[in-house]
Amino acid sequence: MGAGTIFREILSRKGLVEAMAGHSPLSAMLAAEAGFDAVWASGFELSALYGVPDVSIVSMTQHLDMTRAMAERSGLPVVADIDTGFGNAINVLYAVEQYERAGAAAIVMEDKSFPKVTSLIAGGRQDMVRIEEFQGKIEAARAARRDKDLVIVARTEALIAGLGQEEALKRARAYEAAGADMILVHSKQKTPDEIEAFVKAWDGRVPIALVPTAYPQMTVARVRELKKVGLLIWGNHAIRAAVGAMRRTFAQIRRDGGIHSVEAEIATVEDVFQLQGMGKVKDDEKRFLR
Ligand code: SPV
Ligand code: MG
Repeated sequence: MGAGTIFREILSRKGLVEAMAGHSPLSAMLAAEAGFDAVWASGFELSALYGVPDVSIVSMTQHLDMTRAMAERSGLPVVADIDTGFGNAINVLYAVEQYERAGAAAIVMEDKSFPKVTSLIAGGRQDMVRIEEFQGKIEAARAARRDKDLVIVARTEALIAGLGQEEALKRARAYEAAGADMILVHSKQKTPDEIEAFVKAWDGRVPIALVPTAYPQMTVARVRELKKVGLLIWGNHAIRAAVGAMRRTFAQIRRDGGIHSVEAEIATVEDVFQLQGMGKVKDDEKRFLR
């Protein structure tokens, strides 16, 4: 079964796919271990991993390689954040072909112009492409997929750009008409009100995807009450957790002048061996090494 088919099966069985952000195969494996349905191959997380801003600096091939590795190692459906599609509709044709081959279950493409600027930054430059241009990009994504189950998610940044609900609805309707399987609507309001108003006003047939980072009051239960949401993405919690944990550990070692007191706080070497599959290596050594 293809990754997109698995994603669609989870959606129809559970009514909501819950995706955790990832930036590496290890973070994707930990998302699987925690019981999430899918991994969000976040552009923000990968940019942060490389120590660069999320402004189209990380290349398509860097993100694609990580998407492939995350899909392979976690076994979860991967929802690939392809930003603007790395250019115009011609670039989208190539990108979608590559992401499908890399094992992505879904691609999320946003209606900002290339190069994009990260959405949650205060006062960010949020330039959008014309509706018709983005419809062409959605149609290109549809034309490029071999597996009709690869999920094409059209993301509108109308609320992020401060254009209001009517523009967001207009764009979402136009993107559904162009063949999007799902509409992601993003908001940087500090409460869920703007997003809840959008979801209540949504009159399309395709499900909505949400990334409730700026408005953390949004819970799974609250999303389920909205009925129309099919994909919930915890957008950047893997890299933020990693930053917090590394900072705490490094500071403690500096303070203590040694590693003695952090031992109890961090994962054991055996734990990491287990994640790496060293048990199987031992078994395979017995079986195959002569
Ligand atoms: C990402 O995680 O890369 C996203 C979500 O696109 S956000 O950073 O909030 O725009
Ligand atoms: Mg992104």
